[in-house]
Amino acid sequence: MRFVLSILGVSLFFGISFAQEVTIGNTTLTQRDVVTGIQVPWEIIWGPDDHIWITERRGQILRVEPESGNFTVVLDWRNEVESGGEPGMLGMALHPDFENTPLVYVVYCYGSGFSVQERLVSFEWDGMNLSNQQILLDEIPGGGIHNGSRILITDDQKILMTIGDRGNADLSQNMNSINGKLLRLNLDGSIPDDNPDPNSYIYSFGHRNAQGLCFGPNGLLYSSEHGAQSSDEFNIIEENRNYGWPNVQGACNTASEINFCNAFDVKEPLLEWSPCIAVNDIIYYDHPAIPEFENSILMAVLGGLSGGAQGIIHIQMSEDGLEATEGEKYFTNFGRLRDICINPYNGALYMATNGPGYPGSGPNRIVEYRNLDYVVSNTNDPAALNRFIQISPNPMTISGQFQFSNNFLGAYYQIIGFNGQLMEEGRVFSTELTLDLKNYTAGTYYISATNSLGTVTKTFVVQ
Ligand SMILES: [Ca+2]
Ligand SMILES: [Ca+2]
Repeated sequence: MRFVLSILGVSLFFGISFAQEVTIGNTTLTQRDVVTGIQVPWEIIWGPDDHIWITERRGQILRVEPESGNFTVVLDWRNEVESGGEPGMLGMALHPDFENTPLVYVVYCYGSGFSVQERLVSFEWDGMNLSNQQILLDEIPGGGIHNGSRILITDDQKILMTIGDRGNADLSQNMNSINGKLLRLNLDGSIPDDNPDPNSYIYSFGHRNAQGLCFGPNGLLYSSEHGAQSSDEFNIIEENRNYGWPNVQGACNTASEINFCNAFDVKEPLLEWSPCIAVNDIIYYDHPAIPEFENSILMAVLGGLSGGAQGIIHIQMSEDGLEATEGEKYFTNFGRLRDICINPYNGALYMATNGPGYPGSGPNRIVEYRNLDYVVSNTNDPAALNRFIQISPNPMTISGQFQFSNNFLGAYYQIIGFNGQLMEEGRVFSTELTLDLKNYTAGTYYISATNSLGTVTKTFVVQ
């Protein structure tokens, strides 16, 4: 019965190559592969259940335990989903009151060739699997390209959904078509009474193919949108506004664009990129773990058809959220980046890689970048504190390992059986401890570690 103090790096603990670091101003982020070997992750979300939820374009939904990277396939609809080229199982959102209403909203494509359609559905989560599909919006005209499909659920329980022009640009200005639009729906799929037109799903129009959507400061809604050859856009979305496509690309800055913009009150983008870099999902970052990113939008970039422009672009927002300044691009060495989510406790970033070439190919991974020096100051939040100790494997058989965050170096620890027996105690001298189980009988134990932040306890099982 003894601890063997590990002097090996963080990376070995997770069984990956040596940890890499990225510097953001004065902040150092350390890389970790959370999941590897998955196939074209399209949506990643940090769920209200503190798991990462992922759609794979080929038709699966995965639920990942962020600390261990262990995941389960909670829905396998590869036989139902059309996933050649751009179509597939795409956008996803979880019900805002997931604990009491465990519904997962998903958009996927079906059919084939030019008859591809898409639908918005919900599934029920039973703690193990997703089932009981409810179709909320069906037979949405799709296509081999430009299927939009990013969704967001608002605090007032409405679904916002981007729909692409399916390659038919004229649809975007046609108010009788839902293509090339941002839609707003009730959670049961009906049209909200307070939509701009109470008989229409359309919330804003003149879009080409928006595949990024997030809320930012002051509740403002932003989207990213793919341009054709030029003028990828970053927009503030306002109700019932025209965003110009196909008559206007990017800013109103040619003679014909200026005429159209004046006639139809077109809302110009905050930022644009030419030639196109293929802008994808966006997320609002406002966590103290990376102070350089506070009050920013982070945008996943696929890199454009010829590649080379991929990464995460830092967009610094003004305090009122009405102006945006393009900052540096980071994380440029992973190929196409499709989506990004944030750990709300420690501010870590998780990115979904999509391979080197259009429209994406597996195998792919979910990469974490985390500021290991960041101390979670809210000691009243046990979920946050528990993140300071990671246990692997759990259950364990011959030996197990604990990883402590740096701020628990020097902490006092105890390992206690559930019959109250003190198994061992000491100081945390290394971020990693290996536990030899030869004197442990099968059962449940817990480790507690105490420092100035408080006491963290975490349970593990010996088999
Ligand atoms: Ca996302
Ligand atoms: Ca223009």
